Amino acid sequence: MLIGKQSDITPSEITPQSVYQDRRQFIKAAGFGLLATAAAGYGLLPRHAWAAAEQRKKITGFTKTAYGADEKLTPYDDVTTYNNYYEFGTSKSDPAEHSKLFKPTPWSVAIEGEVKNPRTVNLEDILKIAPLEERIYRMRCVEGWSMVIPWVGLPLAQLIKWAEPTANAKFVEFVTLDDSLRMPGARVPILDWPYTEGLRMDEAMNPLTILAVGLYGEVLPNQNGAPLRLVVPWKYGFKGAKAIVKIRFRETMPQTTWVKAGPREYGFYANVNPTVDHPRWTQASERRIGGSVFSPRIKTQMFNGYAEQVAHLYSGMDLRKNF
Ligand SMILES: Nc1nc2c(c(=O)[nH]1)N[C@H]1C(S)=C(S)[C@@H](COP(=O)(O)O)O[C@H]1N2
Ligand SMILES: [Mo]
Repeated sequence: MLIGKQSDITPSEITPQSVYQDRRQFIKAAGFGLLATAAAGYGLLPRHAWAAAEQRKKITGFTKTAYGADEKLTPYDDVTTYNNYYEFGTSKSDPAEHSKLFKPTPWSVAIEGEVKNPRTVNLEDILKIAPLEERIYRMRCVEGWSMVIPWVGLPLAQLIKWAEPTANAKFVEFVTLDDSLRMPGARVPILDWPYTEGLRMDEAMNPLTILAVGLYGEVLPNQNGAPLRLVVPWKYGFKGAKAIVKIRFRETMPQTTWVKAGPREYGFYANVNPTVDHPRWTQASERRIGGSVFSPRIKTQMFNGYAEQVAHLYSGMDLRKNF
């Protein structure tokens, strides 16, 4: 994004096995992993198949969703090999390749700032705050491409209620893992690490906003932000911070990574808006990942098609200035 790679614009683990992982599946996957590793070693399987076999674990006991995009799901392989995650490198294939050895366990999240009791919570305990649900959402990257992804997660609103913010809390800040030993891309100062994002409290409380722990009914792959990432489907993808380690409630609007990197190009709100172009490319249309190279671009929808649920949040705001 920042570094002007316009490849797109021009023709560009989880712990509580008892809670949400089926042990037999795990053993099967581990067995297949070994076989696949051997096969890959002998050149019988491509390297990415080996990685996928090693990582994939089913989530059991989530509810199917009432929320869904009436659109074809983007194939699993595209969702997990075409990624933005600069801590693991800046090209789309880097995150899948360079996050293979990343271990997202154990994991805890610090709940800080304007809350009754600041505390640190383990991922296992976050998973007990609310039942997991599947949510099928469109995801639109600010770069001009999009996907349809079946996430598994919990409403952020539920975690916020559990956290008991004070009356001073107007914004929520999400701080992500800053560990250049485990994230090779973060050794390069292309962004001001740690990657940080934020939402206004009413955006954070909107029922569409979730913390995702999985996709396609499986534990979130490392490259998609394991073990915990934000999903805000009416905003550009960069708002969806991966590998969250701190959730801080604030009175003031947080500084966010992409706004710091390019304030003329990336705003705090970052609502998907086909009428406000990026200074370097159009936002009126998008390329749906997973189609053929001949598939025509599709029209970008206001608020990514979620206007009915979220437009009221911005009544009276100038969305050209607050882009
Ligand atoms: N920590 C972190 N989170 C991140 C990013 C990143 O570089 N680092 N990239 C963002 C961008 S630009 C997009 S489009 C989405 C991509 O999510 P996906 O790879 O799961 O599709 O992650 C967002 N979250
Ligand atoms: Mo993005």
